[in-house]
Amino acid sequence: MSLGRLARSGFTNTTITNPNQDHLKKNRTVVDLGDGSDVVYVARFLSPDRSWEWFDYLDKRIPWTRPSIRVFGRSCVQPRDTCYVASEEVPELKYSGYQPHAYSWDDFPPLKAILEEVHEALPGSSFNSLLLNRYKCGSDCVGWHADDEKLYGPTPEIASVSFGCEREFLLRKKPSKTSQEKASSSTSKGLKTKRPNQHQFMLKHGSLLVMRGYTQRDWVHSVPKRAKAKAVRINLTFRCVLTEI
Ligand SMILES: O=C(O)CCC(=O)C(=O)O
Repeated sequence: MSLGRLARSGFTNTTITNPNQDHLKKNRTVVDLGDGSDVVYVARFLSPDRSWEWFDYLDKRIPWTRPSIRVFGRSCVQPRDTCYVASEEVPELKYSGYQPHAYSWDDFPPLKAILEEVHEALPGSSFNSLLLNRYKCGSDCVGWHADDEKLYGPTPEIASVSFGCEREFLLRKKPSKTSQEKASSSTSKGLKTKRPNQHQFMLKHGSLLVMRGYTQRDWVHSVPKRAKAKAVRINLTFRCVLTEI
């Protein structure tokens, strides 16, 4: 299996090791969710100034749309703006009955620069697609879901970069019987320890959050509505779609 294929299959243990980005190592928080899932959070992944430059570019230049999607059999307008970018070899994406147009990385050069930063921070990663979200105000949100589609493989690494208004990102254990049982108690030196079934991150301007391992299989995540969020937030989620299954 090639290194790229190995990385896409999710079996590499990706760590932040770039010697030029020592601050990533020092400033990251790793939350072990148990059972082979974890989340890495770096609050100051990008400098605030560069992040504002990118925020302005993305806010103005991305062809944002707010599509109608199907949720529990009903059509509704997605409560946030979106756009999709993918490499040529990536098959078409469809979610909730919606098939977004796939723009090219060449259409938006700053996205290539951000992708490069993410790849440098996560050696072994090779993202080939990007979902962009724009939350214009506190009533824009994303509901509980997991990015557990087959096209991402069993243990996808998903890297999420945030710009602008800080918003809460919640993770909650899926209510599956077996995983719940495993999560509620784990044995350490003979003692039963409780692992929390919900985690919360305040995603800062210029931050990076990475979901790894079995996070998509065992957990759901959301960005809930927040009346106090008065400004625009832009989020980029880099993913790797399997092209040879
Ligand atoms: O905006 C975020 O931080 C999360 C976006 C998300 O969950 C998604 O695109 O699937």
